Amino acid sequence: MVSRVAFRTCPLCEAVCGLRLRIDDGVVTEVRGDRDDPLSRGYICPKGASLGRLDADPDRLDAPLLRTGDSHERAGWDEAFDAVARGLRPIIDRHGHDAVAVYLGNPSAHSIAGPLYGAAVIKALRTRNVYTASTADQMPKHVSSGHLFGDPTAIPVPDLDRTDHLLMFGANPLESNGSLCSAPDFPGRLRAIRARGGTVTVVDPRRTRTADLADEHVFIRPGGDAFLLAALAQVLFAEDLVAPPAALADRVNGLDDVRALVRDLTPERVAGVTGVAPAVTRRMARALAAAPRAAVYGRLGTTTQAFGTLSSWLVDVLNIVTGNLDRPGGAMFPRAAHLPVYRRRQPFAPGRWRSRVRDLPEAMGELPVATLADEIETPGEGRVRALVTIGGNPALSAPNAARLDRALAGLDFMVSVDPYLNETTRHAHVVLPPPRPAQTPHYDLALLNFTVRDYARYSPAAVPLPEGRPSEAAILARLAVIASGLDATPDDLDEMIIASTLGKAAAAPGSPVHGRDPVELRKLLAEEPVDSLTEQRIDMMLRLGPYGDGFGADPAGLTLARLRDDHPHGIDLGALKPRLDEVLSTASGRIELCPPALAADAARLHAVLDASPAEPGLVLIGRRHLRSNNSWLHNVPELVGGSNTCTLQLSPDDAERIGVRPGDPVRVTGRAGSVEAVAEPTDRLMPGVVSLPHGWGHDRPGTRTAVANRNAGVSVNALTDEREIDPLSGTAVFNGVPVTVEPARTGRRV
Ligand SMILES: Nc1nc2c(c(=O)[nH]1)N[C@H]1C(S)=C(S)[C@@H](COP(=O)(O)OP(=O)(O)OC[C@H]3O[C@@H](n4cnc5c(=O)[nH]c(N)nc54)[C@H](O)[C@@H]3O)O[C@H]1N2
Ligand SMILES: Nc1nc2c(c(=O)[nH]1)N[C@H]1C(S)=C(S)[C@@H](COP(=O)(O)OP(=O)(O)OC[C@H]3O[C@@H](n4cnc5c(=O)[nH]c(N)nc54)[C@H](O)[C@@H]3O)O[C@H]1N2
Ligand code: SF4
Ligand SMILES: [Mo]
Repeated sequence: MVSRVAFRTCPLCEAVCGLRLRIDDGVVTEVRGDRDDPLSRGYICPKGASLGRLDADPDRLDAPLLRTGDSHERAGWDEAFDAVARGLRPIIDRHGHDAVAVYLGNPSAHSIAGPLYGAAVIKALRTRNVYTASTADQMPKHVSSGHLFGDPTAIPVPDLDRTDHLLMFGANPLESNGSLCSAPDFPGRLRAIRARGGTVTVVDPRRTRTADLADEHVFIRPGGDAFLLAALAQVLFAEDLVAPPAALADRVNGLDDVRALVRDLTPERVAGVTGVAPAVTRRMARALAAAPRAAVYGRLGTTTQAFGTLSSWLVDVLNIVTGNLDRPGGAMFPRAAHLPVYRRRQPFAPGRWRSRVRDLPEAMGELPVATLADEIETPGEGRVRALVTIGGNPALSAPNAARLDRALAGLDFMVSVDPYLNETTRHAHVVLPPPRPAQTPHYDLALLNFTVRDYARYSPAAVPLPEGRPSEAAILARLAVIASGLDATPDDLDEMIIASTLGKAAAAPGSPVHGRDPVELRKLLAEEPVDSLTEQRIDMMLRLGPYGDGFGADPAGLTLARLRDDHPHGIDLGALKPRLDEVLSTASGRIELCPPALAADAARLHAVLDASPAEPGLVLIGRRHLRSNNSWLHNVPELVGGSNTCTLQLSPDDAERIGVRPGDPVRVTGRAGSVEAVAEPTDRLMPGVVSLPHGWGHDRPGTRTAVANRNAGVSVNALTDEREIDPLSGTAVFNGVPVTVEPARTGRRV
């Protein structure tokens, strides 16, 4: 037996933990936290610990599948790519580029392949029908940052390790391990805030395990955040607690406009909507102002709701007006090693095109996934007839996913890059499975822009790819070539991107290679001891980045080979540093604190407050479990069952009123449909609020996920309403969904 140890970054969530794998004869037999990783320092969660089981999952596809009728059969790689060309090309030729839609799911943000080659697939398709999980997730934060800072990817993260006060809205890192804030051992970092005398406040309609760990938990009615955040700002202005530091004084436009905008949104006025007592709101505002260093942080509970962009914006308004933006212990912009700092972006300008059926604006090149079913089902010029999915399961993850599931069945052609035959990919005519995690190299292109310290880590594949098996990067590159219709090879594609990047870098004032010859730079890249053009691209990015060697300009700087060979556990590049100047991309060169689009949308807050109070019905929110990962880890036996099951949580008061006891089956009905689940009364839920986790509903015919099929649960997105979106970002409303709950009449125990 050949036994060895390999190190790699965990690809399963945003915490980017370092893992130490024991590999016996090519099989991962043990997974531990990598104690030498400077960021994660040995931390690991149950998901990371099960990476070996996931890697060896017998249901993981090891060859492409082709669909005939309702069944899928194994095929060779060339045969599968030929089938893709035969499926896609005629649709593009006959109906135009927009007839093919693409959907990129969450795992495509946790790989090298997704960010580097997913973009190439989109570009090659030349379609406006681009959809991703972002419009079921964080798009409001991008839109808010786009307006505030000019750059939708400039999202400040709470400086967890140095703050004195953390005010969290709609985030539950004890289960999620953090999001838009990559912080391995988030729980430990929260405890450390308290241990050094700081405080943590959690605002959530559910008393989560994160709330248990905080100094204070404040219940809020789902969807109430923008009101509460505005009221906090109102108190700060009214009590003269606004203190942007001198450093920001001449960097902010619109301070008075925000003051005027929130003037009427007093704690008293919003209390009916938020459920938060005015005295509590005032105390929170004063605590925020009094803390020497504080950070306000909002996550999924604040984005996937009716006021997603307003909430995301007001979170940063508070960070700015309390002087905590861009300073240690506040909310700071990480500086990723692979992202250039010399490049000025065009100021953010959403709405460059609109969706065909519902006339919804594009943001960051994407349309809302909430309208994908409309685009597939509605006849006429420009109808979506084919779909490419890459690491996504929208048949479970999208709002009113039951409708989207039906729409997928009606497509003329669908190809999925995915390791499983699941609820979405069962509709695909061709399934192209990426290799196992152990066979896949890793660098977190998407997430290293959100780490709480500047940090980089490269993990080569732990186990070699079998002969003839393409990497996911190679699969996507080949798809891009097919989609482009050009007579080119995947290598040509990489060469084009390298040439274009080097050309721009050489021309950009302030770049470390300004004025140099791109041909010479290309030669230098080729001389590096790296394995592939993909690695050369990452090498290029690192060398042009803020910690890079600048192609020799800073001989001690990073290259991919150095990162890989000298820092196999990753490299700590220091605490976050103030860098607003590098980030600001607005036309004015200043922070636009009161962007017109946001100010206009704020009218909706007044409309709600002016309306007569609605009959208080039940509303639904989501729930994540430490051992879950959206829809796709339910096939690992160690991760399902116990407390990780698909129950309907509700407050004991509501349970009594409805007449259900623990374990009773209940029927939950939303606008889009209804499901049956087991009731789990718990005083962790605010009265009037019920909670179902997402990602369940694995009972569909044609899927091949044996463990998940046995632990099916029900799909919460059979209840959610694709018509309800946050207007500025098009993001789905998953929190605050009106539902009714009644004892299930069937008497069937589910
Ligand atoms: N174990 C596990 N980890 C994960 C995932 C997973 O599925 N499982 N998914 C990953 C992904 S894709 C993401 S995006 C992140 C998400 O990371 P988080 O945002 O930390 O995740 P959630 O657990 O969904 O936390 C959202 C919280 O918002 C609360 N909430 C609901 N509605 C409202 C509201 O209107 N206002 C407020 N203030 N709070 C509200 C919910 O009760 C919940 O506690 O997690 C990632 N990590
Ligand atoms: N009601 C409700 N709905 C939600 C949410 C919620 O909180 N409530 N959360 C939303 C959020 S935050 C998100 S991010 C979305 C997620 O939505 P999606 O991204 O659509 O769904 P996932 O469940 O993450 O599906 C991941 C897919 O990728 C595949 N996969 C796994 N590893 C790989 C890989 O290495 N390569 C490739 N190509 N594929 C891989 C899996 O088999 C699976 O099919 O769901 C959203 N939907
Ligand atoms: S916290 Fe996230 S990154 Fe760390 S081991 Fe768990 S799943 Fe992996
Ligand atoms: Mo997400």
